[in-house]
Amino acid sequence: MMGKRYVNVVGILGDPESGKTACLASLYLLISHAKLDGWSFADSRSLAGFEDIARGARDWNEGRAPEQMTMHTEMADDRRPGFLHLRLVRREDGRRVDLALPDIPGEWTQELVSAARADRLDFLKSAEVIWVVLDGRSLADIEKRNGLIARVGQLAARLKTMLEGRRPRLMLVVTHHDVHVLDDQVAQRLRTELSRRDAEVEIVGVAPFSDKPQSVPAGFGLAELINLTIGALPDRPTFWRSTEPPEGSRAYLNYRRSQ
Ligand SMILES: Nc1nc2c(ncn2[C@@H]2O[C@H](COP(=O)(O)OP(=O)(O)OP(=O)(O)O)[C@@H](O)[C@H]2O)c(=O)[nH]1
Ligand SMILES: [Mg+2]
Repeated sequence: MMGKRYVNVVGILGDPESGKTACLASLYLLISHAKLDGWSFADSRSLAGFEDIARGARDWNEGRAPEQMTMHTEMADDRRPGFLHLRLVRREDGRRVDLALPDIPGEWTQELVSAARADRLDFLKSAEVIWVVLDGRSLADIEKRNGLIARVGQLAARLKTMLEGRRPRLMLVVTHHDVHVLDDQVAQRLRTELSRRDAEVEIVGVAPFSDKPQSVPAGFGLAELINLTIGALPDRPTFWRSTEPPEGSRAYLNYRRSQ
């Protein structure tokens, strides 16, 4: 498929339980219900894969919310990630984008940071953007915060090495926005830590699922995440700029006179 058309590969990293699979399941549920603002669904070559990860959340529609919406990700193949595919159409300009989204277990990120194990993450070299999914509850917790920020810094350093000096474009995806809104000061610390590592960074607060659906709907922030991942709308040049003559001016006669 990647040989036939341009596919936007997204890297998705983050600790176990940070919310990676939840983001993918929620994205799929939103787009399949035509609720992803600004985007519509065109195709997917991996519907079965999406159904698998979204099943927990679907069951929930029939009764009480389960304790867990998504299950811990385990890989059938410990050396290569599986990718989910989505083709989306941007409503504003009709642009089609093919996204390849890997659902990988958190242990792969941990082993990249702690032991520089990068072989199975080689696909990150062709990723335009890397989502680093962070548990918003850990960032809100004074005892866990410092350790997490330091590890995000180490992760950025590892990525820079992997990308052979190319500046990684990181999107910090902070989950659990339904219970904790990211503090400005913490956001600033994350930015400082990452600019020290020479990474380009954007921060998006999300709530793939929500414990407080009245105030923060499930799927919060995911449309913004996709917008940032794909990039800004191109500036369309004006095809034919119209110059209305100001009232009462005699453009033609003035033109003749000035010849
Ligand atoms: N309320 C709420 N629950 C969330 C949010 N994000 C994730 N969860 C829940 O947190 C749990 C863990 O999320 P997962 O997406 O499975 O975590 P993961 O990063 O894929 O973890 P591994 O596969 O173990 O690496 C699941 O039960 C999710 O439903 C959120 O923003 N709000
Ligand atoms: Mg997972």
